[in-house]
Amino acid sequence: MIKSRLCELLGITYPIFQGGMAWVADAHLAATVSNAGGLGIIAAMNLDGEYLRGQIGLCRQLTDKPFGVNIMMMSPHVPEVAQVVAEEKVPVVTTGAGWPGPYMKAWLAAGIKVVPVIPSVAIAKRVVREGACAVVAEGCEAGGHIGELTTMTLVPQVVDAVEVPVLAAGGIADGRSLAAALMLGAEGVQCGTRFLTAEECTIPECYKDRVIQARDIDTVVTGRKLGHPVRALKNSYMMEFARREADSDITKEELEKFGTGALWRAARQGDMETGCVMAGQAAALVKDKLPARDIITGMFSEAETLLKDATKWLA
Ligand code: TUI
Repeated sequence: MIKSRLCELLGITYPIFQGGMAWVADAHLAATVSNAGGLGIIAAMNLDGEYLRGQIGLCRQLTDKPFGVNIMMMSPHVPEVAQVVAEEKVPVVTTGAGWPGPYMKAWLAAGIKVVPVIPSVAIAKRVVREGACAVVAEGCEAGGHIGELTTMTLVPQVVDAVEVPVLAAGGIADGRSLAAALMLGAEGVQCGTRFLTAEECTIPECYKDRVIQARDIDTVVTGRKLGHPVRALKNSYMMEFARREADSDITKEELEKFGTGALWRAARQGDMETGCVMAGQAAALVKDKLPARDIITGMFSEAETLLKDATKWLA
C-alpha cells in the first residue's frame, strides 16, 4: 500500500485529490471519489453560497467519508462561499487562482483543514505561515488557470521549502506520473484531467471523447495578457482568443468578455468549438472512461509495482 502523512491527516485511504474543476466537480463526482478512498472536491467556482450549500448537503447524503470544497479566489462570491464552508464545517477547503489569506483564520477556527493550490515557493511558504496543513504544488502542465513552473521543478522546491505534506498536480494521470511525483518528494497527488473521463463525471460525452482523442501537443495556453493564463484543448475558441489577444486594438475588458461563459458552454452545453475545453497536458495520457474507483486503484497499483521494481536501477 502507498501511504503518506496525508492519509492520517485527512482520513483518506489513497493520497489523491480530485481537482476542484469548475462546471465539472460536483457533489456527485466528489462523493464518488471520496467513497473510493480519495478526497473528492466540490468546486464552488463562481456560483453563490446557496448553490454551494446545496452541493455540500448532497455530498453528505452520498458519502460519510471526508470531502473538500475548492474556492476559486477570483470568484465575486468568495466572501459568501467562504462563510458557507465555515458554517457547514466542511472537512477540507482547497483554494486556487489567488491568495486565500483573509479567510484562513475563520476556516481554521471552524476546524477546517486548509490546503491551498499554489504555483510558487513564495506563495507556499506564505500559506503555510497562515496555517495551511498541506499544499498542492501545481505545475503548468495542468489544465485551467496555471502558473509559470513545471511540476518537475516546482514540486521538489516546495518540498524543500515547507514542512507540511505537498501534493503534486499538473501532468499526473497514471501510475508512472504518480510514482514520479512521490520520487520528487510529494506525499500525494491531485488529478483533474484524469477524472474528466470518469464514468461518474457528468460532463457531456463529447468533452470526454475530446480528452481521449487529445495528442501530446493538443493543448494551448491563452490569457497571459489578462494576467491569468488558462490551458485548454485547441479549438476554434482558443485560436480566436489567441488571435484577439495578439491584437493590440482589443482591450482587456473586451477579451474578458469574450472569455465569459466559455467553460460553461463546453462543460455543460457540450459546445466543443466555441466553448473552452479546459484540460491539462495529461489529456494525451488519458485513453479510457472508467469508474473513478478503478482510476484510483489502477493508478496506485501501477505506481506500487513501479516503486517495488525501482531497485532495478541500483547496480
Ligand atoms: O485555480 C486553478 N485552476 C483554475 S481556476 C479556473 S476558473 C478561471 N477561469 C478563467 C480564468 C481564470 C480562472 C480554472 N482553472 N489552479 C490552481 C492555481 N492557483 N493555479 C494558479 C494558482 C494561484 C495563482 C496565484 C494561486 C495563488 C496565487 O496567488 C497570487 C496572490 O495573489 O498572491
